[in-house]
Amino acid sequence: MRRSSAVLIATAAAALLAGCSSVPEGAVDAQAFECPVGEEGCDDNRPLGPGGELEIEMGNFFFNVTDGVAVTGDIEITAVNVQDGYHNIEFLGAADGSSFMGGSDGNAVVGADGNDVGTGTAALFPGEWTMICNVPGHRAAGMESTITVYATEEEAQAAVEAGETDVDRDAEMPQS
Ligand SMILES: [Cu+2]
Repeated sequence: MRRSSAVLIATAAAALLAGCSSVPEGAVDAQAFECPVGEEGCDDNRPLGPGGELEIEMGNFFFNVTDGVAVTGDIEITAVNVQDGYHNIEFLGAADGSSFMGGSDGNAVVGADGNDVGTGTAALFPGEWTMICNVPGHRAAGMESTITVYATEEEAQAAVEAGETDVDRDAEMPQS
């Protein structure tokens, strides 16, 4: 009796772990996500966390993170378009990145016309994510980069103090 209960519990635990763990498709190096049992958001495997803010400059044909740090959860993206043509930001494989929908943008989370600023929200798990501009030809021309989403605020703060965030990492990219 005692033995079979233990087996049952082990089986249930394994099923729970299997159901709650996943590395999102398209993530470069995302950590497996294990949602707290019974926690809101567990069912749809959504990133839980405080989130954060990123400001990203974009133009022909580059991205550069100019401010902010991202912790897993809802991340508010401010996209500053410094050139004349339209650009947008899509995170490949994001679990939920469709707060911005318009025209042929598909899964872009934010878009901005030339010399304009757009805002959007991406829900991302911890890890490194590929971001692209999905306007045809722009990714191939150079609008592909990565951002890091930290698992905790402590981890993010440590990266800030060490000067190891994504801010200005690509500042040397051509801007004309
Ligand atoms: Cu573009």
